[in-house]
Amino acid sequence: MLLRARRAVAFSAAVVAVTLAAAACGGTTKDSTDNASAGPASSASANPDAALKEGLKIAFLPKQVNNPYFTVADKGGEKAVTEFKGTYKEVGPSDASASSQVTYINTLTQQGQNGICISANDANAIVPALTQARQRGVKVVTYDSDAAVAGRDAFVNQANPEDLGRSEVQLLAKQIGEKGKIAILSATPNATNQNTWIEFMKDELKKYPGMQLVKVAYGNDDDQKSFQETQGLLQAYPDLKGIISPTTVGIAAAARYLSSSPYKGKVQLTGLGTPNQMRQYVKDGTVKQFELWDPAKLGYLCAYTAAALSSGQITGKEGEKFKAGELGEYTIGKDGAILLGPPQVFESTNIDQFNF
Ligand code: RAM
Repeated sequence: MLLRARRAVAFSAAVVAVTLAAAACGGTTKDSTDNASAGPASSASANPDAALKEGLKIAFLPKQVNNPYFTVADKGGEKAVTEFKGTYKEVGPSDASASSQVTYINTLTQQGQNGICISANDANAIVPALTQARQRGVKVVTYDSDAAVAGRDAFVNQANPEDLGRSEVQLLAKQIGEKGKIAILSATPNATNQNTWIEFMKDELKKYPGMQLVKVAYGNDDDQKSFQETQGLLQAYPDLKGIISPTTVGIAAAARYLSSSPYKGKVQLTGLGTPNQMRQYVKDGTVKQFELWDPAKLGYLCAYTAAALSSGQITGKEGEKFKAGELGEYTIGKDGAILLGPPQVFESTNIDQFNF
């Protein structure tokens, strides 16, 4: 398992998806086009023997700050930064919007941060600001949700996106006997990570002719909106059999709605959630199984990636290796992607073993 987790990603569909998206836009601005050559294929050479620098300033910029998932992820980042004697900070919007992220990127650049770990709210909208940051020497690593390849030095990918998308459909298929109407409750419409997973879900659904995807709804990673969207789905489709919510905010809100509704136990819910947010809904029978990776490890790996870039150990090219503290050695895969590892499935028999 661990070996698999540490193997280079031969192919990152998430990265390909955003590259295609960026290409389709034809370059949103002059900056983003100019920077195409400054992506992972940069000509600088890596020195794997370089010491990890002390005193590095590493900032975390999540999709949003009031989301327990990112609190855990960024705490993992803080732990890593403390280990290599750097300075950690976390800033970010309370809504999951790209425009507010741009303002934070510009401020972090002016402050002379050495590295930024960012979960992108939009693959392209933040690229001009990231380009400016990189032109001033800031190393940019995306984690959780990628930006266009030209906008960052590396991407720390939480799990193989194809496995993740397909496995969520498989979990639900098992729970509803492969029959009936289903819906997806996603995050924001522009979320790179969710959109990539949803594409694989749609492809996996082709194997289940008895299951019909009736709607992809967007709760915008806002608890209230996600709750209302769930209510709306059940009003529009009272015979709905299942919901997949590939967002920790969405699945928790949907579970809360279902648990106190007549649909409890009749409509199955799965997706990606944190064990702490989902525990009560597993115990009260609303949810049977869901999955996630360890967000703390994701943040931890991102911080070490930014530090390895800032120290010259790696440049973001495929095949380069570096050591990420207690997680051990990682190898950079295609398009500057680094894979954390396979996710964990949670259910009533194991959920109490996890505390995040
Ligand atoms: C939410 C965010 C995040 C995603 C998780 C699963 O917290 O949308 O980007 O990775 O869910």
